[in-house]
Amino acid sequence: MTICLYGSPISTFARKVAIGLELKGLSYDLVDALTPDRREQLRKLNPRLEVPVLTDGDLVVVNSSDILQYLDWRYPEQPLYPTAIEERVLARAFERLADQRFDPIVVDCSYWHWAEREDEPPAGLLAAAQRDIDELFDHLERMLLSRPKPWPFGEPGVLECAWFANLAALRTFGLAIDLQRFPIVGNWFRAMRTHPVFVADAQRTAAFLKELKHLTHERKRLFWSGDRME
Ligand SMILES: N[C@@H](CCC(=O)N[C@@H](CS)C(=O)NCC(=O)O)C(=O)O
Repeated sequence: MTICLYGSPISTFARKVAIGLELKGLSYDLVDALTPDRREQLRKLNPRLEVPVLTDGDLVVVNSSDILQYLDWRYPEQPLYPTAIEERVLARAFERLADQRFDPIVVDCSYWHWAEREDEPPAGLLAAAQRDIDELFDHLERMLLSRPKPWPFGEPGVLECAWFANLAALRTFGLAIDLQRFPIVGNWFRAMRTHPVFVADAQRTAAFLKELKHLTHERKRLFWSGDRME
């Protein structure tokens, strides 16, 4: 069966799934579904008009967490979620923290870098974002402290899928990991940055962003959907 990921290199949630597929060693076709010409095709697959959507033969799966969970059910080798139930609960909690708290903060700061806008970011946005992110890092640092290094659940999996894209974007948007306060978060991120799957993901997105001005992707109407709304 052919796996197809309807994603986009600009979507953090689609990148989460692409990384998951690659960590599992599954081959897949990648379709950028956020181009205007693919809008109706995407609407049929997901009426919320969001990526990622994964098709596996006739099966359609939407929402990054559900997709990663599906991949582990269907292809149990190289699991992304830990096996022990307590570990799984912990990994999911930190996946959710990335999806529902970290992503919206970083995305709010990102608009003045890739979108077509004439205004300036509101005063204090970056400082407030950094403060909120530091709170999350504090929580993450304390969790990572007692876990195996460099991979808190033994191998890279759902946690890294969920956090990587936004960690990698921080510097571009004027945000940072304070390495004095959060050295374990810093080392964990460094381990991802040297892992071939994460390197390939970062390169795909960098190449895409270089071309974005010449592409047809929507850059005026902002992305309101997904966890940023919920
Ligand atoms: N909860 C969803 C969130 C998906 C989501 O927010 N996707 C955004 C891109 S990162 C999207 O497709 N937005 C399209 C739009 O708003 O037009 C998931 O985890 O997959």
